[in-house]
Amino acid sequence: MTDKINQIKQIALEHIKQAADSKALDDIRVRFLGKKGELTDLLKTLGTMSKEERPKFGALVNETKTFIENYLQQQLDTLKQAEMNKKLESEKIDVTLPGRIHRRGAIHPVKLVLDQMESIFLGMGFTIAQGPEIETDFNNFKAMNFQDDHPARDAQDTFYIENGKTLFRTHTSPVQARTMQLNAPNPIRVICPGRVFRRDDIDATHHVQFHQVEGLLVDKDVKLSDLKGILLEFVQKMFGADMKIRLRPSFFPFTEPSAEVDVSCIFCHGDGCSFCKQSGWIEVLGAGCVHPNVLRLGGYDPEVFSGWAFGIGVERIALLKYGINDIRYLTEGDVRFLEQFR
Ligand code: 2NL
Repeated sequence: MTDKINQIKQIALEHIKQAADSKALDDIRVRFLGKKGELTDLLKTLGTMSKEERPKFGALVNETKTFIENYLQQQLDTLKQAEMNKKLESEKIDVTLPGRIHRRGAIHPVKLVLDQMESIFLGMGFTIAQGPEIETDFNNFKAMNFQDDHPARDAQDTFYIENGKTLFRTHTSPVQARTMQLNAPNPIRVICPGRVFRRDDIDATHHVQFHQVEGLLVDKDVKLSDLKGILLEFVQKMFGADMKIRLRPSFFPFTEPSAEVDVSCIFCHGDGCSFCKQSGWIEVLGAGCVHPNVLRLGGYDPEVFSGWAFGIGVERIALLKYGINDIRYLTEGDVRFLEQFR
């Protein structure tokens, strides 16, 4: 009987040695140590033995069971360690690999200037109004006191659609016309930033799409000195505290009187250079007192109300501020240009 035990033990050890995984070890455990296993079966023969033999035999079987059990556990630990090593090896991360580069975008210079302009005027108590880019002839031209035969209304200068019923707005003034129609007879202090469209030949200073910020103030007892103060504040916040402004007489259909507004040359600060053609001044915007016809069409009695307005070309400001010499850089989408504004 002792030989039989040893034989089972040898076979069990051989199988354990060759087991490839924990599943195989489990099968071995069942085969030799399970309820119906080969060693357990041997215990059932105890009844056929003499009183003296029984304890020795029982002890030997249990000893062998423990031995196999320990060896199984040992082998299981070894296999698990090997599996873990394999897993670690296959999931290894090479921390020396270069990272994936995410190219950082930049805010477009026109947007930078628009944001700054909005912030400056918000700081002076203006609110912001927006309107559609496709407008009626009434809001774009008639409400702004353009004569029926004004050259700006020519198909050469304006993108008409729907047989001339509507058009791509040529300025943001129609937003102010809408603001007046909506708010009359309450006072107005608003700026209208947005994209405008003109039929034009494209060159370093002209484009078919650009942006404006127009401002409008309508109230009783409006003063031209307030317009000058507001524009001076804007120019100094945008270009520097040493800037001066100058108003020259001009003409717009929607203002009377009208003025071109110059700022001190941002390059020579007024001394005279080639950029300002030795004048010391650069023209940056237009302004004036709101024409009585414009007030009337907006719903305000020009005998009671008056107002002033201004129009600023955003691209013009951006070109000056960042020293860009060609408006086409702003729309070509060249990354080498755009990434300079990061
Ligand atoms: C320019 C000139 C200007 C206005 C725009 C305006 C709007 C209303 C009434 C009166 Cl609702 N005027 N806008 C006034 C003066 C000049 O723009 O050269 N812009 C670049």
